[in-house]
Amino acid sequence: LNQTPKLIWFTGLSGSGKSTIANAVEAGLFEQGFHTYLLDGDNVRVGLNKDLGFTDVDRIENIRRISEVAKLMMDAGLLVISAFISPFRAERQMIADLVGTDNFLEIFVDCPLEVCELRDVKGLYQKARKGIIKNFTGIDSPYEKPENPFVHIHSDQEELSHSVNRVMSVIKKEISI
Ligand code: GGZ
Repeated sequence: LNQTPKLIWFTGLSGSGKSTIANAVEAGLFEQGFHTYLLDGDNVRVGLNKDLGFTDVDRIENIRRISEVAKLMMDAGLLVISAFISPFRAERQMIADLVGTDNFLEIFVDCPLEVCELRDVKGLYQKARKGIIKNFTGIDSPYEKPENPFVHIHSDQEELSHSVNRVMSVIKKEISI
């Protein structure tokens, strides 16, 4: 199966659903024969970036390293999928510049802060509100929304399967040679 290397970059708040959607998209594309690799907090922040926290400086370095790794993987011919908050517009632009604007497919998983906070799957928002966790995105650290994402998902309004199918079909049009 022929494919062109691309970077499918999910961005959104903690608890917005980006990891869930990214995982399903990756599994779906892999099943259809695409050579994929998923980068997310589970495989990056525990290893390569375990020295980094959540200050602005550390987040910027986190994203910088991830984008360099993604670029290497693209050189190897992979379709790279990533799921990080990546809160800063300037850094997302930097990734696009690094891998090539045409190869950078930004997916905005848009979910209101109130909804993420209400779900609070890991109890992190509550800890952030109490001040136990500092620099938490949406609470005391900013999230800059994408202005012109490749795909805009309203994860609080649409079914997971619908979001996954939408992303997959748009991407497949982009990557098939
Ligand atoms: C945001 C934090 C923080 C702070 C820990 N702010 O929902 P999660 O738990 O599993 O995903 C969040 C993850 C964010 O890491 P990223 O590498 O995606 O962030 S960034 O792109 O901004 O570098 C959350 C957890 O780490 N977490 N502390 N202070 N999220």
